[in-house]
Amino acid sequence: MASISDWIKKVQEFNPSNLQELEEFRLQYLSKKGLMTELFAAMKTIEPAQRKSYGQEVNQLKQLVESRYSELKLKFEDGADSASNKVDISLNGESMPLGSHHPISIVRNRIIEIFSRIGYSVSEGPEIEDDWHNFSALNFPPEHPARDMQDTFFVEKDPDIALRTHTSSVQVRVMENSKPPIRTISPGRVYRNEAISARAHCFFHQVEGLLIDTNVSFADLKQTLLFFAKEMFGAETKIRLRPSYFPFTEPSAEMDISCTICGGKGCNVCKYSGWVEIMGCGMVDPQVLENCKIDSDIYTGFAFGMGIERIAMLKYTVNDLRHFSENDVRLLKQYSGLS
Ligand code: 2NM
Repeated sequence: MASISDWIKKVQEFNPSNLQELEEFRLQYLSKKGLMTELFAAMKTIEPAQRKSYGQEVNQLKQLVESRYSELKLKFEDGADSASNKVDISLNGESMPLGSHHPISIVRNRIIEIFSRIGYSVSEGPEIEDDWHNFSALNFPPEHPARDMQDTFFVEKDPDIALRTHTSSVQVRVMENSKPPIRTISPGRVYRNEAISARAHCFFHQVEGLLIDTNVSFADLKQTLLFFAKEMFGAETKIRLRPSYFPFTEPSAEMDISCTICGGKGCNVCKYSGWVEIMGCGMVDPQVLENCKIDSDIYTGFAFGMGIERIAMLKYTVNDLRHFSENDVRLLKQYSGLS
């Protein structure tokens, strides 16, 4: 008869390839007429002096057989015995669908990156604003049409609380809470009570910029915006400024860039003019500085504001700004890999 250490070795090396073989193993070792019964029965034939160590060895074997059996049984129950369930490690892994950044986020991040390189910080503020920060501090006269229910979503009347109509409200907070020099941009969502169309929406995204220091001139504004336009749309981009009006700047201007589609030759994006408008800007009205407790005899500043959707439409040739809030994955997944 084989010694117990031979059996131990045998059990350790047992490696069945299917459940059938495992069942034969169970019958051989663990059934009523199996080896373990036989070895325990043989106890009485062992010399009394060796009985103790024999008993220990048989128990050790029994524990091994039982643990090996339950371990292998688990393995086969997981399905590893059928060929179709074997893992083929040479196959390609299943690819996980990657998400992508929203085009509005991509453009916002790019704008932040460009201005941060010339020393601008990023400021944020509340989307629900009081009348002072959204209108009064910015020189909107009491009867200005923007204050009308038709243009602004009011949350409360008397005192007036509204969804901010621009992120200039954030800049009022910055001017109130810090001392010049100030150099900051405020990206964020804004709300206007407008009929929704291909070019207008009741909510959209803006980046406004503000610089306040001693001796700031319109030439500084122009150079800053030229730098931005070239960084954003390419080194060949030209800019032009046209006089305009905003309550919070004087003088005020609209900035156009040479058409990103036709380069200025004329196409339907620029309506055959060669230019497309991308932002408003101007020198901060001294009264606005005073409203925010900044001494306008010492300091001057410029400000500008642009719609992110408008920039994204030009950059990605999207002709309807509603696409940016519909979240159609067929559109969104085209931006995967971009940031
Ligand atoms: C624009 C156009 C021109 C602007 C003004 C200010 C502030 F707070 F300094 F007065 N922030 N942004 C501004 C100026 C915004 O958007 C079309």
